[in-house]
Amino acid sequence: MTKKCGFISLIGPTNAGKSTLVNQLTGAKVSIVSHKVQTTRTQVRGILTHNDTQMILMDTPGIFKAKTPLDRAMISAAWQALGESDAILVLMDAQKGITPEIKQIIKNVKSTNKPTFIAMNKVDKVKKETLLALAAELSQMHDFKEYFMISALKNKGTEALLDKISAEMKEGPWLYDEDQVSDFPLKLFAAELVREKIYKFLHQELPYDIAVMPEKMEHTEKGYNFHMAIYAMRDSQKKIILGKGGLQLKQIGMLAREELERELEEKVNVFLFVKTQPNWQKDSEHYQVWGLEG
Ligand SMILES: Nc1nc2c(ncn2[C@@H]2O[C@H](COP(=O)(O)OP(=O)(O)OP(=O)(O)O)[C@@H](O)[C@H]2O)c(=O)[nH]1
Ligand SMILES: [Mg+2]
Repeated sequence: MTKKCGFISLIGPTNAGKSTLVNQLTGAKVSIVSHKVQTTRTQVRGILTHNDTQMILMDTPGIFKAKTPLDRAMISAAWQALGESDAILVLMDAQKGITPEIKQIIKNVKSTNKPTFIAMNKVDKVKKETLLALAAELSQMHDFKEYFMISALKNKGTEALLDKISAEMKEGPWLYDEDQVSDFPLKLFAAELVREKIYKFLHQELPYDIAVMPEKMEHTEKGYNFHMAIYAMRDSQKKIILGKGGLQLKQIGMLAREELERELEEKVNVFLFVKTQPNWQKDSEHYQVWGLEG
């Protein structure tokens, strides 16, 4: 069997379902998901093997209109992934049609001259006729290698997607162990999970602009200890995260701990504290920890 290997950058507007797709295809929780926009903040790689091909999927922050230095750093991480990949998969929310972000993405993708695929996601919510019209419109904008209609959430259409994209990968040795699903550092993943839980409980009360910073991780024969700091922009946000008598924070920590224990199959302790840090987004030092350049 000749082995093949390649990098695929996954690019799309925020909330299109990129992280959901990476998790679905790798069969693991690699990248956090939420119904809020701007969830993924940096490049996160999901690794899978499809027949003789190892595919490294680069999940990226969604494209949106940047306002803050953090936004700009996130979006530039997404564009950077295009340059680092062997093939590109544009993922869009089929419900939303062709937005200014899609136009921008197609423009940037054209300039790479790389094999580019497009997937219309969330087909579980869209009528067939709408999809066909959308595909026709997309084909006027760019000569995509393939037009997929998928549901990342329900795992529809994903097998065909893997077949076609893997065919585009070049011969070469696999770069990761067959059972490895991600190369994202554990300390950072733990912090991402906490952020996901915060979004889960507090999506109505909080804007997306909180951060969870990994402070310290210990691994002993008794298991893992994760110490993390949650940055709130204002005291009022800090109060919401803590909840009455600190109960909300406890619940967030508990859910993150349970999920980490399942993933790591070891005992886990999660230590969280919240501080008000109004300027964290302005100071790139705070997000260099995710590999973003400020
Ligand atoms: N109905 C439906 N919902 C989906 C599908 N795929 C993803 N979603 C939902 O869309 C929302 C956003 O999903 P994410 O995977 O976080 O989207 P993303 O593109 O990674 O977003 P950013 O990280 O913000 O760029 C979540 O609520 C998902 O459950 C799908 O196929 N069908
Ligand atoms: Mg994401």
